Amino acid sequence: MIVRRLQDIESTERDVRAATFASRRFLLKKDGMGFSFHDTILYAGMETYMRYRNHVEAVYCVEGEGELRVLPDGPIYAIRPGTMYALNGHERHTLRAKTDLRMICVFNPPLTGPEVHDAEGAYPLVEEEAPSPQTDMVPQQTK
Ligand code: 9YT
Repeated sequence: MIVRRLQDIESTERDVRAATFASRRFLLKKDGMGFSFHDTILYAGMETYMRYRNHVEAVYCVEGEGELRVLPDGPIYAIRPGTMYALNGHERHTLRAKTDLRMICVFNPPLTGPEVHDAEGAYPLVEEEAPSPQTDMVPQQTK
């Protein structure tokens, strides 16, 4: 079993910063789950362009307000808590954060750790050997 808390991830190599967002990566390829799992904050007033040509991603909004625009002329969706979208077609899109947006994101294949967006808004596909699943024990502090 793997147990992690956000406070254990913040300001570590699993806390990957970009100009428009901070991606806190709870699960990576080396964790052996077959997906990566992120708690991402997109900063208020910022717009992020993405096209994940190497990955599929599901995104679930838990805090904030924003706007998802499918490019070049696709629909525009309001993003608010309780909204999920899945990029199952490598869609080009922008995400505009009206307030800080907190998004829970799952990637397949999993990110390996330090990936940042390239000029085309994608994460590179990092080919590396995945070690067998590891066990992280965190002493139980509260119930
Ligand atoms: C939806 C979103 O947050 N996209 C940008 C960042 C990405 N999801 C990540 O690496 O966490």
